[in-house]
Amino acid sequence: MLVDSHVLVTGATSGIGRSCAIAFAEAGARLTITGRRADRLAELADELPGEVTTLTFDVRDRDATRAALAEVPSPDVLVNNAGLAAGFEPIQDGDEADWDAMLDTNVKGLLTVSRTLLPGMIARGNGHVINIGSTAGHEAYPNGAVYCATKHAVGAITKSMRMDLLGTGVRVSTVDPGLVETEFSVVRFHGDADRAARVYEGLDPLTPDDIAETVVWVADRPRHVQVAEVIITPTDQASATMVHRR
Ligand code: NDP
Ligand code: 8X3
Repeated sequence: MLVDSHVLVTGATSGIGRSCAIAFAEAGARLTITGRRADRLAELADELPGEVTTLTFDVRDRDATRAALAEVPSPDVLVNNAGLAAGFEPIQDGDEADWDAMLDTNVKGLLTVSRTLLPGMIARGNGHVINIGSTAGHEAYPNGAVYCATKHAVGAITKSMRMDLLGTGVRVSTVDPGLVETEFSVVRFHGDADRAARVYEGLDPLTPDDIAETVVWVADRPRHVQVAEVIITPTDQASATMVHRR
């Protein structure tokens, strides 16, 4: 089903998005990959088999997002992956610039991309939006109020989107991972790689390829099958705060 389909992945310069782009390309899809780091997009485009378009924009910039997405045909599959956590403090010590970055990227960016691309899917009578949520969209944890709020928002948006699109032929899914070792924690801790490494110390975290495999599986179901939600954690993780470390 994915051969010659057009898949657009936001946030493909690293981690889960990068692995999704590779996995979809290996499944025979034509890719549009996006992110802010043009050099990384170009490197990935060189690595991928098949046809690849790169679009460099910041999903927080609504006009730039709309203008960039106007350059490509409506995709068969949209993977809304671009996102981040910024900071890890109790709310009373939180940095408002971090809060804005998370809300503007994880919630408003996802909305802008979806709003721009959905009319084309609806007009064609088929399409698939796969949002990358999180276990942080199912439970809250200390020092994560705003990140958890953004991922709860992604869960709510996904559910409403599925209702709004009922009867259009457009499928809506969410894939919600627990701990995946990517650049996520380095970004969360503002570049402190040692602190980031400690998040995954003594356990076997998920890899971005684990998530990509599932995202491709979700996309590759027959058209009458809509996988609503997949939650994936490492075997060493039972909840946001219950993690087994050796
Ligand atoms: P990475 O930091 O490795 O990748 C994040 C990607 O998002 C990068 O490609 C980055 O590209 C892109 N991105 C971030 N901000 C923007 C922006 N303003 N505009 C455009 N692109 C942006 O982290 P992950 O791969 O782990 O994260 C991907 C998604 O998975 C996020 O939504 C995250 O919340 C979610 N997730 C991650 C988990 C984990 O444990 N790692 C678990 C559950 C969910 P660039 O910097 O080039 O713009
Ligand atoms: C990322 C996983 O546990 O840091 O969504 O919230 S966690």
